[in-house]
Amino acid sequence: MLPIRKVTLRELRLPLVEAFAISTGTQAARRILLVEVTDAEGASGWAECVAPEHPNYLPETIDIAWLSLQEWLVPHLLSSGVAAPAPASRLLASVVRGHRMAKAALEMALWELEARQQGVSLSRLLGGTRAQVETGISIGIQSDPETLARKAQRHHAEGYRRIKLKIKPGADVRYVAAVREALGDEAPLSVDANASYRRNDVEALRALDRFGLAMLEQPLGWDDRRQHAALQAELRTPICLDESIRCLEHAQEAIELQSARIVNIKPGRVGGFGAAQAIHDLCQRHGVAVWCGGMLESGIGRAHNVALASLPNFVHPGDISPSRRYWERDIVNPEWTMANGVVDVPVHEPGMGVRVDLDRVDDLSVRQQVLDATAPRSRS
Ligand code: OSB
Ligand code: MG
Repeated sequence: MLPIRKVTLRELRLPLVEAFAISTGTQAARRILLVEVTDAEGASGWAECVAPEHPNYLPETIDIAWLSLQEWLVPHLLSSGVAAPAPASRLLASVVRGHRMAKAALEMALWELEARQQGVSLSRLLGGTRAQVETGISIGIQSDPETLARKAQRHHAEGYRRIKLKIKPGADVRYVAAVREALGDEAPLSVDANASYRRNDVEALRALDRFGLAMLEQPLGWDDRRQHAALQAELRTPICLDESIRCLEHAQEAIELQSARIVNIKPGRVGGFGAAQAIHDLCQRHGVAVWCGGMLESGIGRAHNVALASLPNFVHPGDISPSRRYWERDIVNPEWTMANGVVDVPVHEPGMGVRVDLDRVDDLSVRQQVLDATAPRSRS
């Protein structure tokens, strides 16, 4: 690959069509960090950092990710002359500990650029085999069970292949019961607690066993794998880990301990596509199913998730809803759409398969920074 000449960071603010509540907080708008890498011939690769505004999912936030990219990750990349994603990822891992969401954004932008340079789709460059990915929806915590049931029913009718309900202590069994009643026994249903239960809440969690859920996502601590193993042994419902799996080693440990039967892979959470592929392959070898989660991404992050979800062991529907579920208008053309509960993988387009709406990105940007190979590095 040609060397990277500059990296542009942009922050956008995009209001959500509907506020989204999880156990640890509600958001009405998304602050989005975009990374654009530009090579010596002026070709660009794009990616989106999934770090949210507040540290209520994992410790990383958008402001920390911006700082980390600006001060350490981008300067190291630019001064190294490395542009291929795998060596870039190794380089960044060797000089910066953690900061996986920031690393992921940079690494994924390099993958997107490489796909464009090679004239192949990001999906196929990653090893994707599907032409379509199944779509699920994640519904935020609602004021009462009836409201949730109505929403779930509407989305089920729209064709989503799986409905995921956000839960927390006190907004769980009655809510799930109302939805199961409204949707019937056959509808694929799951729940996501975002680490809001403790080990001794096992009675509330065991009460969910009777609803035939496809999975119970991240019930216990965000950095726990051990207690999840003990909990899994007491539940019929498969546990799926999200927050607790942030690198390949966490996935290895979870498999050894039998902490989960399913893993949610978000490339932006695990440090990028290289780590996502490695976790995918490891899980496949051990008979652990994976699926692609979401972080309320714009059309750029969504493109990366669609590409990853086209790999063969992504066997459950992803949290990859169409653009309209999140935004009045997306920042890519064409927008992401869903038909019959599936999203098409743009396998015939080079790169991520959608065009960035640069005018709209400019309009929505609240800050922008261009880092190039000549700029002095403020810290090493
Ligand atoms: O835990 O999967 C999660 C959104 C923000 C933070 C964490 C999570 C989520 C979702 C949204 O569930 C899924 C989506 O992008 O549609
Ligand atoms: Mg989750």
